[in-house]
Amino acid sequence: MCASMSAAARAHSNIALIKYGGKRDAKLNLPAVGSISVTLNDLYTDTRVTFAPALTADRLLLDDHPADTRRLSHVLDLIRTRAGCDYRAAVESHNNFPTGAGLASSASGFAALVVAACAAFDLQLDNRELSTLARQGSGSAARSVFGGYAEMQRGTADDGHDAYAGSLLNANDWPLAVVVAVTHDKAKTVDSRAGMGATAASSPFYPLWVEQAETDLQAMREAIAARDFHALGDLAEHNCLKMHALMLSNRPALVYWNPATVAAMQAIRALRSQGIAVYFTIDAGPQVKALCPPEASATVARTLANVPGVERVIPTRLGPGAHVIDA
Ligand code: 2P0
Repeated sequence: MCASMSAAARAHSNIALIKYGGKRDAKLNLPAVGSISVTLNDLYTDTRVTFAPALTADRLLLDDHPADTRRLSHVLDLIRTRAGCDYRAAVESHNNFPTGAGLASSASGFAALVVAACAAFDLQLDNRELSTLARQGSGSAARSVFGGYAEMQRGTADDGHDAYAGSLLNANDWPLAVVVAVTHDKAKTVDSRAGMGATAASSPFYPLWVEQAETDLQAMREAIAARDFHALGDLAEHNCLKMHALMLSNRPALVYWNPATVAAMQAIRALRSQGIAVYFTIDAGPQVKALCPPEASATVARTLANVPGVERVIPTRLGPGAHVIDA
């Protein structure tokens, strides 16, 4: 029998430039399409996992409040099996940004959980294995294992062994700024998983979304390889609007935007018409993320902070992959 084991990890949130939307297997959480994201330095989750023989059930404190453990226990079960130890865990997790509000807290949360739990057991897994485990908590979490620019592979295998993320470029290889405009910092009423399920089931455009994914992924890979910011931004904005068009075509329609979301989008387009290199993307929530070269970040942040309804802006650069912070 082993003694109690504990470790902590930090993982950064990410935003998709080419969105994940829809699943090819719900049980294994296999995505219907690949995705490409950037990892954000200033939005992160810190998680401590302690496995102990005295615990009779997994426990989760999320931002100091007890939270549901079903998805967490599923991922911990996979890790316990690999470690050959069935101790339950006490998990404490803190987000330094609003939880469940379209800022990918499940991405940073599950990536931090996997890295901390594996470190607690002293399991030496490579990033591909960590990413495969994180995917089973949340699809977008597979990407937060990596820093900079990351791509999630859809994979084709039924058992999901080829559905994991990998690095396209490190954060310092091509510096990029992201300015997050928070328009509503409360948790959303329809979470991404439910939204995605409804979209696949009811949007008449869903088959087209899946069909076009590889074209968008290839164009984004090329934009990143060429360090072509305008190609990256133009495609990210298109792919985001295409995903929202899909959700708007659900029955019932899924409208994640509020008036400030639209005002921020228009402010970004107005900046662009004045010659400032800036584009937007929006996940399943009302927050707007402006993408721009670092030298434009201050202007973009100032402009977005003045948009009526924008509660605050969080400027960030790209950040590192998930890592142990205290073993
Ligand atoms: C993305 N989203 O690519 C897309 C864009 C939201 C909009 O991945 O069901 O919380 O846990 O695998 O990872 C959010 O979905 O979904 C997401 P699950 P997840 O970032």
